[in-house]
Amino acid sequence: MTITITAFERSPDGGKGLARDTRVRWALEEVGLAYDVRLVSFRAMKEPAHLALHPFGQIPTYEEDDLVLFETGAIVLHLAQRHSGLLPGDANARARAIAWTFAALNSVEPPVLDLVTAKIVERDQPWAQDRLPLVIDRIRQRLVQLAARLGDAEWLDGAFSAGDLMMASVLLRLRPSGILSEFPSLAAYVARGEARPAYQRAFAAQWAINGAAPQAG
Ligand code: GTB
Repeated sequence: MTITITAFERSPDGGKGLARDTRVRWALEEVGLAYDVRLVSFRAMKEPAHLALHPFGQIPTYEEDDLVLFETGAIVLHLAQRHSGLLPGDANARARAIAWTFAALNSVEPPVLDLVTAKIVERDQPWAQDRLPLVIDRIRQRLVQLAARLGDAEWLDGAFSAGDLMMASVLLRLRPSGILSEFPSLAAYVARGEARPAYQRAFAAQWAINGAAPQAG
């Protein structure tokens, strides 16, 4: 089996591991699969060869022999369902781990992305400063709820799962804003994810591309 994923030729985050190829790399490392990476420029992402893999012209994509996937949720669940290490054996626990994967993508990531939109895309709008506190409040509400559910548990539902991988990946995106550190139990949860050897290998692999060399411009 040959696996190839795509990633930014150079991630705008300078190696913080916040681009979405990191979560796919992490999943691949958790299940112990080797993979190749094809780096793509922003321009190449919008060209026909890449659009044939990803209809929205984004990274990451996932190729496994004749299977092509896009969307990190689909890729991580594909890996989790076919290899051991990311989903529990018990059917109900498995269903709950899948629910947490969706929760990360559908209930937590959208407000987190809104912050990026508010801070960068909408920055010059006359109403931008008025909207920002509302966006931040919505994130805080979600994190209050998530922290309440996590309590003092190590992971969201028993053993580490694809749901934790996805949730920690989404929460990591909040770290530069300082909001994550307002929630010590969630910050510790993310740190536990980052401490996993599989995450360390995934981070190092993207760092070798994005962090080690000087940034353009
Ligand atoms: N829902 C899709 C998925 O989960 O796979 C979203 C994919 C996506 O948004 N990909 C982004 C992309 O290709 C890269 S990860 N963007 C280019 C484009 O749309 O033209 C998003 C990202 C980008 C940069 C940083 N950063 O610099 O911190 C973090 C995350």
